[in-house]
Amino acid sequence: GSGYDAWLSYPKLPQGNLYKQYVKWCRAAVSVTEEQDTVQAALREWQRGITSMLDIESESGAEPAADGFTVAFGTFHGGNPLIEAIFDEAAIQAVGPEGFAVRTSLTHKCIAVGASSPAGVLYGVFHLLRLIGSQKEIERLDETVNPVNALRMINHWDNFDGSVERGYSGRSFLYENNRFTDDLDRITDYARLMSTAGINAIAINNVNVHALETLFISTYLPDVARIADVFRIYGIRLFLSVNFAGPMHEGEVGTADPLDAGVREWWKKKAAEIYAVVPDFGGFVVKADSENRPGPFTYGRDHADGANMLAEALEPFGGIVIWRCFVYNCKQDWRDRKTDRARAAYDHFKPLDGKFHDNVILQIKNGPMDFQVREPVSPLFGALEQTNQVIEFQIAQEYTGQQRHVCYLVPQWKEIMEFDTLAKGGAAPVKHIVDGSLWGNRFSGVAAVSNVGNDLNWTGHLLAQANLYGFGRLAWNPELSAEEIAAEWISLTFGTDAAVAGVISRILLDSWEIYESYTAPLGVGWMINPEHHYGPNVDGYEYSQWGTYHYADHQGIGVDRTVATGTGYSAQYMGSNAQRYDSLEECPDELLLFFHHVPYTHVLNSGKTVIQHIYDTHFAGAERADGLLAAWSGLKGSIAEGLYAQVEERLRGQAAHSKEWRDQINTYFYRKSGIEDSGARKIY
Ligand code: BDP
Repeated sequence: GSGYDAWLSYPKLPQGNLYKQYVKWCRAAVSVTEEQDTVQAALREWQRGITSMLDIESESGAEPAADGFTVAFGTFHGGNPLIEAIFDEAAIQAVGPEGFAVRTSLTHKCIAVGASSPAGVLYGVFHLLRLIGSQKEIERLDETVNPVNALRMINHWDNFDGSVERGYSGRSFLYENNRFTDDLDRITDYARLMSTAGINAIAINNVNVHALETLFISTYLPDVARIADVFRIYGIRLFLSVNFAGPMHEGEVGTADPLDAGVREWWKKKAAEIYAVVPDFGGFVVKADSENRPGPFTYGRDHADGANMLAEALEPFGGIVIWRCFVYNCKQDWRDRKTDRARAAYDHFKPLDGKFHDNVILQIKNGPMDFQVREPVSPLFGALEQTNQVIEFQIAQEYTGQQRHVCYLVPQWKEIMEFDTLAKGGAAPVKHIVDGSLWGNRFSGVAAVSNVGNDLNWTGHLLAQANLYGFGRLAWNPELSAEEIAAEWISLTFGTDAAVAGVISRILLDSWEIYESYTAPLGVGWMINPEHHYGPNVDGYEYSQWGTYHYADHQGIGVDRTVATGTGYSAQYMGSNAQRYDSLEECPDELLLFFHHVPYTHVLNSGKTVIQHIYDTHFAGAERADGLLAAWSGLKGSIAEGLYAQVEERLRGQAAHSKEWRDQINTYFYRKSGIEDSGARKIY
């Protein structure tokens, strides 16, 4: 009951017809003929899952059970006669490099999982385990499944000293005291979790690369290689965040100018050294000229110069550069109402479209600001026609309750993926940009900042595991609904009791809306304590250099980003999106204060005034937070006590903390505006 096993808990399944069906097919020896590490890992996962869910042993070998029923898995050309018999050429052709086919063959009395690659076998075997774990029929399977996104990536913000930037689940399980961990068992379990969620790439160190971490590509390469060896078994490629000033840090070259011949040579040499020990190394993640990190601007070069220099070094080995677009002026003067941080990514990168090498991928945060509970979609999506790009989400709940509040983020990510950018004249949702299909990109995909740490349950809040699992699933297939993903996670973690699942599903699906309702209103964002970013502080960032303002005074609130009177940010969108956001009438309520400065008496599309909306949502949100706790309390006795208790404790904290939010926000706006709550409720 610690939560350590997460979605690999394999809860025991109830007796019944389905149980009998599973036992019939699974009790025999499973047919696996390949010794390959990843296939063997799939076999271990299968045996673990079957033993735990069905209470039976399944041995590996080629022999079917006495009654002839069996399960087989392997690569199409791996020499397994059952796989070769069951999948014909057409079936094989339909399976991409990481996909799989799963088929119940009555002729062969065999459920077969076939794939082109060992990683595909692993994904397929877990797919079958998931079907069983969520009580689905397996007698008539005939599916071909391919991941929609090629790159499905996790970014760790772990530091070598063992701290985790924006980590809310204890410390790093990768490093401690400037040493790599010896606990490869935990890393193996982590890789199991990631691969079964569909992840195939992990950057193991913080994008803010400090002095010692610059040595990951030299002194510490052997340690990096040990982790890569574990990841490889699970189909995961390892990436490293690098410091753009690396050549200077190591004291060999006096500059980091990307056009300097010595610098270029230095990176080429590094790349060769890395690939000598990590032959399938993924590449570099780079945060440059952002929040005081070094970058090409120092030398009067642009970001294409910087990224291409690294790309050239990695190209011979098949590596890629993931270059982040989170570039903005973090020393802004708050007195200047025309400078707008929201504009920055577009202003920096749109002019560079088409200038990047084709093994460069731009990594674009989902919104123009920074992972707020509500933001519009970054206008860079749709604007870059000739550039590989991945979207960056934040699984870590930096601004959404820091894993002390429950906030299931899959619905937010879904909304973003579905947003129609109107590029190419329409029907160009973000999901078709990041999967590479709209512009036909060489590389594409989805990345996210990890929410794991060395807490026994990985994510601090047990329910935050749903975000980690959900991110992987959504990256694999953006067509899955938030409900489906929640249901999968719940049955894999807690078992298949329908009443339990109903309660947990409701909690997850309501949680984002609830969190939004008692925090910063109507898309304006921030209003949190500076630095650690937890808890209410309406003016915490109001007079700061970070470009994060709400501009509330006694008459009104909001950021004017219109073309006529504001920063002009709304014009970064295309066609009717630009018009809609720019228009006070048409702008959706939930983003009103992101785009417009309005009086408190402005009437929303909902029919309420802005001030009454603030009061109402904050009262309701805090009350609904109590409701989450009440709902969870109803599960006592129905789920493992250890799991029950840890969530109860967090929900209790959330319920109390939501009152802090409610009262600070309501009081602030009551005092500023002097306008009474129409419900005459208690405001301080
Ligand atoms: C912000 C975080 C900061 C990160 C930065 C980034 O507050 O810790 O370094 O994003 O993404 O959200 O680089």
